[in-house]
Amino acid sequence: MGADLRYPIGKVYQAKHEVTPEEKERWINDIAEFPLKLRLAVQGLSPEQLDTPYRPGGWTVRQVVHHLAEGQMVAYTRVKFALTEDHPIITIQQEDLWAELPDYRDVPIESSLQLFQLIQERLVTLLRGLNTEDFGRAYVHPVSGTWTLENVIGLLAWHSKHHTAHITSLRERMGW
Ligand code: NI
Repeated sequence: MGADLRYPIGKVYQAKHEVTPEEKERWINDIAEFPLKLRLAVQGLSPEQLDTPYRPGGWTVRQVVHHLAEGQMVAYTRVKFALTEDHPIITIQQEDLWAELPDYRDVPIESSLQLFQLIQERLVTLLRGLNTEDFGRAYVHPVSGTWTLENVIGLLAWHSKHHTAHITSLRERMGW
């Protein structure tokens, strides 16, 4: 059985009933580190390499970078809604359609590397200021259901690792 190129670090994060303080701390640290890790993952790639799909039929490296920045932006707003409203129902992000919009093609990846970094700074500052009760606040996803903030940060840490691994595993396979 070949490796599943779509899931280089394994399947999507599943929400847990109990999240330990150590897990929370580790995930916040992961979120804090990934803008730099993403920058290093794309360092030195040519425009042609950036336009290479990470797997047959998959997003290009460029689309992955824009998606990570925008995914973080969407997540940041969802966290704020969860903190300020009672179990808000979030809007589903049609990410495959977002990735086909003209900015994904025309905006330099440097813009998304900076956006990712700036959102991360705000998000991590926000998360480090929350107490245990705050982390129990939740939003409701129309398909996957209720997500407490402590599970949201597990998902976000997974999401950054998952997509960055798309790029690093492509580079390994291509010898870039
Ligand atoms: Ni994603």
